[in-house]
Amino acid sequence: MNQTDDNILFSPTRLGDIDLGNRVVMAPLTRDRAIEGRVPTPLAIDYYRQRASAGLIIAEATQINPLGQGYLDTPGIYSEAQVTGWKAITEAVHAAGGKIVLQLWHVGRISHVSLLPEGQVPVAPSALRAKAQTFTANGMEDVSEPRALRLDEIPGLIADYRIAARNAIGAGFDGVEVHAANGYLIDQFMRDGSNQRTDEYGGNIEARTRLLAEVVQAVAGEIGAGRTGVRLSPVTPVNDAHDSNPQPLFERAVERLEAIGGLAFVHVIEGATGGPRDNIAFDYAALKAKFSGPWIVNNGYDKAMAVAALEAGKADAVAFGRPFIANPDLVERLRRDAPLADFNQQTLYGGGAEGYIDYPALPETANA
Ligand code: 8OZ
Repeated sequence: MNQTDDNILFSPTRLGDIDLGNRVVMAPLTRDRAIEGRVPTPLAIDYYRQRASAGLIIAEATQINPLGQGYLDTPGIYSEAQVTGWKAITEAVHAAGGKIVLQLWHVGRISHVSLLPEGQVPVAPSALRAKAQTFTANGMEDVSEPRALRLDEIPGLIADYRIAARNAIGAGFDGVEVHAANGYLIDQFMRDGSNQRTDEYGGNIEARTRLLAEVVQAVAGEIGAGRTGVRLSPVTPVNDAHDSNPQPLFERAVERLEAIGGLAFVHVIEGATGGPRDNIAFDYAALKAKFSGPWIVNNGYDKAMAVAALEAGKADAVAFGRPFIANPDLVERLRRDAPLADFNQQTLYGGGAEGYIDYPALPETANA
């Protein structure tokens, strides 16, 4: 084993109140295995424990309330059973020496009526159906037509984020990441492609970034800014996300996060989520310049890119998503420059142990 390793990727850092042993972050990964009551599957105890050598695990996107769900069998953090389920996971990760935060999620219009409480439709900034599909009991289906949230529903929505954050801390998480990326509810409010509101939550950039600022402020007020991170994806096209002018929009969004003060981190998906990094030109340095706290980058990084970003001061940590699926010991593999295993697409979403907790770590001595 490497006793001394002066590679910056494996050096400790601190994100707000959270100490990390290295700068390899496990990005949140939806796996659709919360079959019973939207409680994380007991298999997730092993799954996350196996990956506890990450400097930080950002656990999979988890709905803050029943209307926040948009895919089959994703977990929640609004019921007592869910909190209990998550507690076993955070205890296992902590016992293995890891750190873990929970990603707080509301999908907004990226949902289907079959996933929602009887008779309800998805909620969104405006009643605009996304050109997108979601994973339901019947496989991939077009998302349902949403209704616009009423102004008087927004305080309750923010309260649900606050309660979810409190529940996450109660479940033993080290903090939370507010999911404001990938075309879900908060992102829908930010972008003019999905927000046509005429009240104080729609219109100019100030109005469109209001929900983000209010949610993050509420969460930070509840659990502490140093335990609160945020994920953004300024130019991703996934889930029909689009905006006429993302640069000033996201610069203002980050300014507002800076104004909250002391947030644990901002986590930015560069380019198209899970796809090309250069789909739309965007000045990430200008975005980072708006924030004085820790900065996590993500999307398509390998070891060399990660080290280069850290050394250049473009990031404080690097999140890896897909590589963690089939490489539970990703940190050790990166350390040894060992080959990475590919995951099986057939077992990515749904199912049980197969393709979930059966990807092996390298033998201790291989390639050492
Ligand atoms: C893949 C499948 C379902 C959801 C995201 C939470 O893109 C997701 C997600 C990814 O942020």
